[in-house]
Amino acid sequence: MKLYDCEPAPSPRRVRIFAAEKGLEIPTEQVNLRDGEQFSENFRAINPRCTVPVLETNEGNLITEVMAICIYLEELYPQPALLGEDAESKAMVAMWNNIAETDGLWAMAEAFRNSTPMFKDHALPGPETYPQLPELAARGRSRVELFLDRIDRRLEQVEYLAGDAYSVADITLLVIVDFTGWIKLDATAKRPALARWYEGVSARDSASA
Ligand SMILES: N[C@@H](CCC(=O)N[C@@H](CS)C(=O)NCC(=O)O)C(=O)O
Repeated sequence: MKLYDCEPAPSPRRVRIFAAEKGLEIPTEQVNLRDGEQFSENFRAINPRCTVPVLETNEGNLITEVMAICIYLEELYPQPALLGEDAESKAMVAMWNNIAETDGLWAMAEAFRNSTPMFKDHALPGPETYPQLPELAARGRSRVELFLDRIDRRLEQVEYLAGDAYSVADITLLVIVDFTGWIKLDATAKRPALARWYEGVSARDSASA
């Protein structure tokens, strides 16, 4: 197995944390996104969509989406379960992870990529050209604030995002909260339940993955 990774980037970090929670050490190969290595001929042959993470399996398949990689790893290494243990918890994990991705992670990406000079004409990942739209940066930022407010209220009721057990939904949320620093937004300052949760999940060994 090999993970095509880029240390500073949020999406591959989700996989690294997931693997660390399971005690897995997957060899990595760094793809330097800052230098545009994702657009090289070599990497396009691995993932024509030019994104990381990519997991190369021992059978030689290339899995290019975070959640597909997590499902694969959970199947091979079921414990500790990070995608839920039964019908109810699996549904809750999938639901909260999807909410975190849609309303949090992609809103963050919208805010960050439409306002950072490095992403000029590259406002969306992938080989195509997309101009930055300042209105999208502003909209993304307010969507992130709204998302965090809702999550703070959720975390007043439950210990972890999907309920009683730590799951992939917490991994997605942790990556989002750390990512908010990139747009100079203090996610936990006025959100005590989120701050309590953040302190707990950041203290896990996997958080440094
Ligand atoms: N839908 C993909 C998204 C992966 C993604 O957007 N990765 C970013 C890094 S966080 C990337 O590779 N960006 C390349 C670029 O910006 O050119 C997944 O969930 O794996």
